[in-house]
Amino acid sequence: MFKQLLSCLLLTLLLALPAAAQQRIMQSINSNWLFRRDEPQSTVATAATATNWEKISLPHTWNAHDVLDDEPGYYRGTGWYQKTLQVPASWQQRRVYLYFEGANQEAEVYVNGQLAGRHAGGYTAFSFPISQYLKFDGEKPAGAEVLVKLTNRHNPDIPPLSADFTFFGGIYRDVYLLAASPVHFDLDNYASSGTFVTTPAVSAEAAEVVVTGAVSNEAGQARRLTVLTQVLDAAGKTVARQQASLTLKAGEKRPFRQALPRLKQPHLWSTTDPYLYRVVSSISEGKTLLDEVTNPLGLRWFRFDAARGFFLNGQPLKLIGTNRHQDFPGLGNALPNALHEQDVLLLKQMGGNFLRVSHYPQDPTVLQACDRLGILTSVEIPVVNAITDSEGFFQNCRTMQTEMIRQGFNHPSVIIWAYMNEVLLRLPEGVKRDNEPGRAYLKKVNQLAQQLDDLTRREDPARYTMCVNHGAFELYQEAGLTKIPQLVGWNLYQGWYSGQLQGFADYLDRHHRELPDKPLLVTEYGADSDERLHSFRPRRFDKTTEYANAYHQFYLKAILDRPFVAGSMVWNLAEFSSETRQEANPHMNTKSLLTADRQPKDAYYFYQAHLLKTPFLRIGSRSWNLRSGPAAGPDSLFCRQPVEVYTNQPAVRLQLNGRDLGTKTAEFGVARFSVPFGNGMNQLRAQAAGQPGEDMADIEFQLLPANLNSSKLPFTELNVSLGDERTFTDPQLHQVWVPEQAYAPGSWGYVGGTVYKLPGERLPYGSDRNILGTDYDALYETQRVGLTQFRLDVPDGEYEVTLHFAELEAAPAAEQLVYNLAGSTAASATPEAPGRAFIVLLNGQALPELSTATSLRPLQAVSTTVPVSARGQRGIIIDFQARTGQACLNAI
Ligand code: GCB
Repeated sequence: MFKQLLSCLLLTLLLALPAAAQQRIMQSINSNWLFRRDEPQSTVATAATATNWEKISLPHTWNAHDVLDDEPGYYRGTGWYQKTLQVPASWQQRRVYLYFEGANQEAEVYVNGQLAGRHAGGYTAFSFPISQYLKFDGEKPAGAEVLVKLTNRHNPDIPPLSADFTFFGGIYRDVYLLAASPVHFDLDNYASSGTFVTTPAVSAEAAEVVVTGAVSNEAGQARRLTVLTQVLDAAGKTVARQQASLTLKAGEKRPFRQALPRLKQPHLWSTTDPYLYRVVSSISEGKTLLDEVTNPLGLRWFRFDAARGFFLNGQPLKLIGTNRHQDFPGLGNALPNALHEQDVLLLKQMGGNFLRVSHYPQDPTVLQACDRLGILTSVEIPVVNAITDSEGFFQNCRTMQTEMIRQGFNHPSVIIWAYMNEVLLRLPEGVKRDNEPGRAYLKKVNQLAQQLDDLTRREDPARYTMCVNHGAFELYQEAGLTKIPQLVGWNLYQGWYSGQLQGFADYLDRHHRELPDKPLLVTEYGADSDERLHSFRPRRFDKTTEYANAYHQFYLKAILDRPFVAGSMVWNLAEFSSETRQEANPHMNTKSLLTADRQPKDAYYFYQAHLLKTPFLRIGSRSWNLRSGPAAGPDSLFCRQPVEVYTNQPAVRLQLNGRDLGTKTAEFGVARFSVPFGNGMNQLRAQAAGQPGEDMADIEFQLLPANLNSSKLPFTELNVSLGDERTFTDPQLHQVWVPEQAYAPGSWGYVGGTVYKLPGERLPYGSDRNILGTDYDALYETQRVGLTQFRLDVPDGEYEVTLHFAELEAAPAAEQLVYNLAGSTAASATPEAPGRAFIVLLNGQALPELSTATSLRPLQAVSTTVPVSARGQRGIIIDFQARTGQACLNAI
């Protein structure tokens, strides 16, 4: 019996083997590559003999580390990659391809010294056939020396020309080796799967599924083939099938179209129930399977309505979500798939139902995760800020748009293809809106938009087209960009870069009034928040959590209040690298709901409170768990500070160290408390009043004595940020910097002077320039100028005083903040430094002069620590004596 079984099994295996051996094999080849930087003029011949290669694995970027330093700029040049492949002899008859998911940004691929292909653009996949370069020798595997020349230098013909993110260079996505039978689904169709699934009609009752594509016969003789398409449900059961026979001549490629029998009562795909079927298309000859491709299938229908927003499967659905960039601290853009997937999961866990894949197509894992988790998406090509008026640029845009659409075509999560982001933000040199070159430029932009829109509607009539604009209404209207696409996306930052929060609501209403037939999405809105900065007087552009919270609370309400707003996407899911940015956290854009290492900020909880259907309650300050502030009065041992609790429950009860602080009604998802923090550990416990669910937070508080001579609260340490209204928590050094105050006897503070402020209205105080030589830019960016003293009425004893300075008057930066959506760069352009020189005396002891001519260089952090004795109850008196200009102090 056993023998019989075994022979039966062997037979089955033998029967199955030839068939299986013919099928497509796709295998990642990420390990064991070599990399070296090189000259732009290097060639395949010079690279082949070059030494000093570095061993690396893919995904890889050559900029992962050079964006981590404080210096502006990163390597934008040439790199070579090398790998030796052994291609099995059994692949002699197969079509072998190299498949790159993406490499930034211009690639030349050589195999055994011969050019296999070139690709322009860093964000779409490409593949090249390489069989013709393989030299087989009987039964021995063929060696393939793969060399890839790559550059991420600026090329005026390749978008993006400029943008607020770092253009990491490298083969930063997976690379595959693919071997297919000579008879296969089209492998030369813009690195797509060669098969395209459409659903011309879907309803709750029935769904039509049509698969199109092309079959190639690269064999030397005619073949009689069967093309079979099956739809499998999630359990793997075939629910529809369609087959066709075709005879293909040698070398023939023939298109096919298969309409499957209607699926009755289909299980629909939605954001709450993302049910996926699979479409398996195969080519066989007799009983031999030659090629097989599987695509996801989500059955859904949708539409946008200019007055009533978005509808999925006939039901209104407000699209709420975020944008996303593809980077992670220390890795640049070379992320393992798990990190791409994690971001989509974090969006889902927030309660989001939409991802704007910005500003370029991303790793295939992203759309796969969106299909699986029920996140709708828009995808766009990276035409950002500006265009080049050249045929090369136009052609590259059209190619990218085609690649994006064909590569992403089968993802049910995609509902929008977009093609421009704020393309009128940076008008080229000499081009003004109302001069002749300006009119000509707008015309060109219009032409490109029209070409891309036409192409998109031709390629994929089932999805919507979108163009994303910044808040310059008339300008985009003039260029026709509110007319050409089916949807208009607005990136709006009123109350951040300029103006007031109310300006956002007014802008939406204006769109609705003036473009009543055009559905709109708020494709971006956001406010920077550096987790270290907090304020009890939050102000526009101060980078504090509190301002960002107020901003999101206002914006979300305005969005939800307006049914005509089809959706909104926060800028951005997580902090991301933008090398040219300066500000409190140089080289980073911190407008986000998660930190760069994906820790939630308060605003993430705020969205959870609004979007999650299950009971939710979270104390907002959990990441601000080291706080400081002065005691309420000379005899008191507490300091009151606000705490927000985010919840979808009607009311919240808060306790501090077991003591009841009362119950507060949640207003628009937020219950606000004033908590009397004591010195040391404070345990907060929040409960939804009358409901299950609670949250705890441990907050350490460094209570500062109101009177530095206090015996109840002996003075130990004080850190003050001058010219500042914020507190700055440094978790590493376990220090909190409190805002400045004027001196009052018994206490501490400055005497005289004013808060430093850059000209212009954008910054409430301080500078937004990168201060070199420190990671504490926010502390050095604010300053008191013209002060005459800083006094601390400390008890007699031995102290250490550290003074921090940076000259904030500096020539304008060579590269201004890319995104100043207020339109003016005046706020960043500081007048020429007037120069200053001053002496600091600590309890009468003079330190060497500080002068912009010598020790105090513009935008350079300087600090000095001095031991000081306080005697005779005089405390510490620091005198500032100006010799030229005004004295200054940034922090103490
Ligand atoms: C925008 C851009 C985006 C920027 C963002 C910002 O409008 O589309 O790329 O990063 O503003 O933070 O300024």
